[in-house]
Amino acid sequence: PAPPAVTDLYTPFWDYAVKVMKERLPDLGPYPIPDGYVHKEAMSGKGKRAALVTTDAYAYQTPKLRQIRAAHVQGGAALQVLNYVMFPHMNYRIPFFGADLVTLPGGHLIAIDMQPLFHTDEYKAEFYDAFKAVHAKHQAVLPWGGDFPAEAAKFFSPVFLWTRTTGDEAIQGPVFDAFKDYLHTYLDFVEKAEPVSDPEEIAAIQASHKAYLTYRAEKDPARGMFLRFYGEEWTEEFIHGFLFDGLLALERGYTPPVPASA
Ligand code: DBV
Repeated sequence: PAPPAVTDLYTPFWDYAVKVMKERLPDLGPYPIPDGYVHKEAMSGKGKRAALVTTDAYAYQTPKLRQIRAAHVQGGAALQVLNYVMFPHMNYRIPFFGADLVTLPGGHLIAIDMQPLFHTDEYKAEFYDAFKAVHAKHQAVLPWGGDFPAEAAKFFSPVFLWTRTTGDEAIQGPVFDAFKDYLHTYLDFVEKAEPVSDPEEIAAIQASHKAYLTYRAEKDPARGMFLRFYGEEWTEEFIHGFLFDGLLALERGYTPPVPASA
């Protein structure tokens, strides 16, 4: 199995995502990124191993999607990450889109999912049953990723695509194919989504977002890496003020926008 060699494995993923979002989300607009967090660089390692590590942030929004954001970390063939999440406004029942595409010296770790707000049979039938065969087709050609933190399990769906693999071809072939299917299916959900108006249901959706955001901000597996490269102040602001900023939004009195058609 070949170690990672390509240094911009995930650029085509993000370029593709932006192209498709521009085609399929007619109201796509920019989403603010805090000052000083759009691009960051630092040298890591010493002597011959010294390498530049850059992190670029991208963000969009639509009337249905509160925040669409990505962080792209590039530090050579053996350090690449594209973390891409779409957070709906909290008056829609649709899942989160979540992709964590990670390449480290030992190989690739890939998590792609449409992460559930609820675990009821009704929710599963609404969002996952029709996609199960597609998930199975992609997972069948990728080795199962093995253990992940038990407390994370409740945030994944029945169609969680999870692999640890080596060789850049796996990323450029089967993983990219899967990514496209997940993205298009998610954008189908967004297109069809109707706003919820029942206050009790909105409260339940909001509580589910809060639990997800809290978990991800507290347990961000990239925290250690970011701390090493960029220090504590930058890291905590990037995580809380950008990557998982929904918690701050809630603290500041976020309420879902009133749908234009209402
Ligand atoms: N993960 C993030 C963000 C990253 C990021 C914002 C910008 O959420 C990168 C960067 N993920 C990242 C890195 C690693 C992982 C691992 C660098 C490797 C950490 C290491 O080995 O040092 C899915 N990502 C992981 C793991 C999982 C995920 C399960 C393995 C963690 C472990 O074994 O401890 N995606 C991740 C996750 C959720 C998700 C936990 C939870 C809902 O959606």
